[in-house]
Amino acid sequence: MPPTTLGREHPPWWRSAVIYEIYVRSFGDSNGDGVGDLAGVRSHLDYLAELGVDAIWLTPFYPSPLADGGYDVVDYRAVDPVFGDLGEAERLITEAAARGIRTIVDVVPNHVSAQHPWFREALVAGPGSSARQKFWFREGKGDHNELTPNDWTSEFGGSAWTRTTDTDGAPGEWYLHLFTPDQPDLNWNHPEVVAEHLAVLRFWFDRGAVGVRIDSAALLVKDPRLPDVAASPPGERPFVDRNELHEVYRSWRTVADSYAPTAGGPRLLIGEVWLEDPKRFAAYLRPDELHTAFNFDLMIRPFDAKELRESIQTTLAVHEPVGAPATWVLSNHDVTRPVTRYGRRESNFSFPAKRFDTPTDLALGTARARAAALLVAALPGALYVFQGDELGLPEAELPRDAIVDPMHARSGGVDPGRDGCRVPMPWAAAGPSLGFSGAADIAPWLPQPQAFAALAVELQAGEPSSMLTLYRRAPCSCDAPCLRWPTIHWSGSSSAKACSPSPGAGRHRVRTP
Ligand code: TEU
Repeated sequence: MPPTTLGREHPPWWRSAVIYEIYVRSFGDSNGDGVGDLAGVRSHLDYLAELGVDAIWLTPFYPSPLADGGYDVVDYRAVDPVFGDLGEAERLITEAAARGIRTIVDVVPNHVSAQHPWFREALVAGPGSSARQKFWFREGKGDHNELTPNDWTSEFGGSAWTRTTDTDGAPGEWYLHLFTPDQPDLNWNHPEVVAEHLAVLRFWFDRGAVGVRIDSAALLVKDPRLPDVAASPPGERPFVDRNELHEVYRSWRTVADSYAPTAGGPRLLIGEVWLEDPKRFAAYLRPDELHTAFNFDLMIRPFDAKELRESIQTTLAVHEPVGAPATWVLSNHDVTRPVTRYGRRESNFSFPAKRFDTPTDLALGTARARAAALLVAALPGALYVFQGDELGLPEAELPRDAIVDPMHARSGGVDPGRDGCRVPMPWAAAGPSLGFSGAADIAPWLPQPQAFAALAVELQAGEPSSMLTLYRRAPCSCDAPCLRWPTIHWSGSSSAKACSPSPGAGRHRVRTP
């Protein structure tokens, strides 16, 4: 059921959209089990409409053992009972669309869950079987195959290889996993892997999703020789940003474009592309590939005018030749919250720099986060807002025994991991879950720090100087010749009523690059 009233704006909404990331597990819990769910998202749609977002991006809600927060998927065509069911997903998409909010779903093509039927079949079928060809199974090195097939390391620490056990109990082949051992990497040279993902795109587009966020989008294709990591020229590194990837996304674009004539507008491909070279990054945004990709460069910079200016200029310059809009991202479910990051001496972001007990000046961080929010809202292109940043939530310092993110354990307990930004939303200033689980007397799946109570939605909503009010009033867009600073319209003021044409019609942004 594609939305019928959306997609008629010109220029296209997505080039200047505000897209709100919902970490489904932590947004709203409708059934009082302490875990967020799709019905919980649906119950807060009015909040999102009032915030003025054009679209929501839902993190994975598919059946999963949740070894990596749902980025370990067992079945892309279903919903994990913890989060609801397919009917609930369809209701959410429809009801969001009725408020002018489009829905983007997450796809995770680099790997599947170790519980996925393909991988279970591969383990049983054994070495040399066609079932194993869908993954990267290899003999080990050494006299007894006891050494890993190569020197690749997992993104979360440790080796990227795990050894299997044969049915007779003897040690067997090794398999590749760029993330946890619960997430075996797929072999993108296999035709069934390619075909399956095209079908998954259609499955969600047919249900009204207007786009997909593509997880780890630069990692899918591997050099089949699986060489050790060594200096290789761009495009020929063994598992990042390989030239062959562009062909994959061209085929995805063909599927997305086949939906273009519908009233919902184009189906969007949004890449999670972590690449240092901005030109290599922009190559994914050529007109027959992805529509947009997350630009993380600004996010990893320190809070410094020269650094930010340089990042913005480079970003705009590399997007211009490919004709794609820039995107602006201050955070997401993988990184330290801006309020905390900007309150630290090293105000840039890097995974290795995250540590327990890092001194943090939250007042400074909050002031800087307010400025950064307005800065990105004023830039041309699309803006991504991670849930809770509009409340100014700090990174939660969780007790070690509460942390479930595999990054923590795989770092030997050194890295706090990413749960600190994934703590459930405080909707109310009191109650066992601060309104996250409604009236249910249950603790949420991650503990909320005391400080979250004072940042609850219900307190901030009526407070003129709150972070929420700042986000609600951030620069709006309109079809009129609204020239931004200093003649900007504010969506919370009466002038906004004159300029804001309809809910969700590109509220914040004026210029498109
Ligand atoms: O993250 C991809 C990812 O690899 C980065 O977050 C990574 O840590 C970065 O490349 C550091 O260089 C995505 C999801 O956003 C994340 O939550 C998942 O855990 C991961 O993929 C695996 O699916």
